[in-house]
Amino acid sequence: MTKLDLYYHPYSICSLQVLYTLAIAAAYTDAGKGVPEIEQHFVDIFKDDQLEETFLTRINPKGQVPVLTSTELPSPIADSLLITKYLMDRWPCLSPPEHAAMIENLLDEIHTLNYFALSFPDRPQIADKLVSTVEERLARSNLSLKYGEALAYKLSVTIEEKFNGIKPENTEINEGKAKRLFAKLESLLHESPWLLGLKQPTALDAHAVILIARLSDVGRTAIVPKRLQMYAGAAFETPVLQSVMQGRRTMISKA
Ligand SMILES: N[C@@H](CCC(=O)N[C@@H](CS)C(=O)NCC(=O)O)C(=O)O
Repeated sequence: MTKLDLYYHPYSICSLQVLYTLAIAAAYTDAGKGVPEIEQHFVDIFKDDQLEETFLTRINPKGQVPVLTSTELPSPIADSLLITKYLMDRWPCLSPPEHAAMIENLLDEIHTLNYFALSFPDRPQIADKLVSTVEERLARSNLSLKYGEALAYKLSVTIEEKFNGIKPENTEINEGKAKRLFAKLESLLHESPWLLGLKQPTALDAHAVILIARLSDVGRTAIVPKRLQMYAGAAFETPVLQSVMQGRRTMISKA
């Protein structure tokens, strides 16, 4: 079985979606069929590790986690949705064939949302800080040409996704999309604990549960239907998700 390397942060929502997806693949794949062997690399985005030259130039020019690398991949996969699709191709339990189209469409929809803007709509200062941190590095006098270019690209990504994403007009559109998505997900809750009436979780559950948990952790339950909150709460009681979260929530505790 090929070795995979995952660059992640334990309080990054997109990293958690991938880690939970991997944990489901490991838990629901017959041992003989090969479970994912994955080496995890902690990238301390709270200390700007993602802005280091090696990370930007060799791992992810966008300076974000998660990223999946492997000797079998021509280049790193630097996006949680694309990583998940790669994992779904390899571990069918993540996306049972009879539901694959629906799972893929909903995952695509979940990833049209700007999580940053959903999580921190009234804290534009977080976006300002992200931008100024990259600008400060860019202003250093001893940068190589390559690193300077990498930081300039990272700055453009941060402005587009974070600084612009959190502007009130975009936040409103984003929240409208989130509410429509949640209504759709709620309609897929049946008797069983998982979406689509399934007896075991899929990649769709992994991404939905973590998103719902994040909104609850930042006090934004008003946009999540109660039944979905209970669904995500129940997932947090399972050993599979507990093995990922290790007692943490999706946001660092201020205590
Ligand atoms: N579209 C990307 C977004 C990844 C992303 O924004 N990651 C955040 C953590 S959740 C990050 O690395 N932030 C650090 C930064 O932007 O500098 C994905 O789905 O993987």
